[in-house]
Amino acid sequence: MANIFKTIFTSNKKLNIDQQIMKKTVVSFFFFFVFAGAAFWGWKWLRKQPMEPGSEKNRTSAVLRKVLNTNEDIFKGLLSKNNLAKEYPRSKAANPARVNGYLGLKTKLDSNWAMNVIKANGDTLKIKLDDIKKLPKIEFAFNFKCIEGWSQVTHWGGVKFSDFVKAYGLGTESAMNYLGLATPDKQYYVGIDMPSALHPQTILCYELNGMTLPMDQGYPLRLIIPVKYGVKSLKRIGYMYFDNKRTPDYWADVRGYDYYTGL
Ligand SMILES: Nc1nc2c(c(=O)[nH]1)N[C@H]1C(S)=C(S)[C@@H](COP(=O)(O)O)O[C@H]1N2
Ligand SMILES: [Mo]
Repeated sequence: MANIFKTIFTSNKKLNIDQQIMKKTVVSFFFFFVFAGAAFWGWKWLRKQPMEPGSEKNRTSAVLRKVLNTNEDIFKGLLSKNNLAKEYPRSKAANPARVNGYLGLKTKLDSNWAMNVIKANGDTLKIKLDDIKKLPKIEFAFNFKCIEGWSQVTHWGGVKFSDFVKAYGLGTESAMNYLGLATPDKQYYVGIDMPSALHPQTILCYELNGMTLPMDQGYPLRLIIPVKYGVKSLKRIGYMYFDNKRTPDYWADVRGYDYYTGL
C-alpha cells in the first residue's frame, strides 16, 4: 500500500492507466474529506453563534442575518432610474389577469375610502380616488413576477408615484429613505426603499386592462412597482407613511424574506 502511494505521487515515470485512476481517486477523496470536514466544522460554528437580539421566539442567527443584509446592500445598488423594466404591447396582456393574495382584503371596503397620507410632521392628508385621477395618467404592460414562481404580462394604468409626491408637496417625505404602505385594516403592509418608489414605472394604480381595478386586485387604489416582485405591489392602499429607517414589511419582518426583493 505505502509502495503504491510512493509510486503515484513521487515517481517521475509516466503512470499506467490503473495508477492514474488510483491517483485521481486518492486526490478526490482527499478533497472530499477536507471540504466535508470544513462544512461540518462551519456548521457547528454557525450553530454556536448568537441569535439576533429580539428574535428569541423565531431564532434568527445574527451571522446569517448579516449575510442577508450584505446581499441586500449589494443588490439594491443595482437599481437605477435608467434601468426600466421591459414593456410589452398591451395586446399581449393577460385578460383576465391572475389574482393572488387576499391579505388585508377580507375586511369590507369602507364606502368612504380615502388614502391616509401621514406626513413627516404628523399631519394626515386624506386623498380620494377622484383626486388621484386628476393627475397625469400613464399606462404600460410589463411582466409581473410573483416569488411563488409564476409571471404574466399585465397592463396597468395610474399615476407615477414621483408625480404624486410633487403634486402633493411631499418633498420632505420623499427625501426620506423608506416608504411604507398598509391596507385599511393594516393586515398587509410593505416597506419600499425610496429610490424604488420614485422609479419612473412605480405607479399608484387604479386601472387594469383599461378598466376600473377589480375588488380583489386592489380597488380603489394599489401600488404597481415593476422593479420588485409582486409581494411589494400592495393592493387596496389605506395608509402611506415615510421614514428614514426601514418601514415594516409583512414578508420581511418575522417571516425573514429579503426586504428589497428587487428584480
Ligand atoms: N393587500 C394585498 N396586496 C397584495 C397581496 C396580498 O395578499 N394582499 N399579495 C401580493 C402578491 S404576493 C402578489 S403576487 C400580487 C398579486 O397581484 P394580483 O392579485 O393583481 O395578481 O399582489 C400583492 N399585493
Ligand atoms: Mo406574489
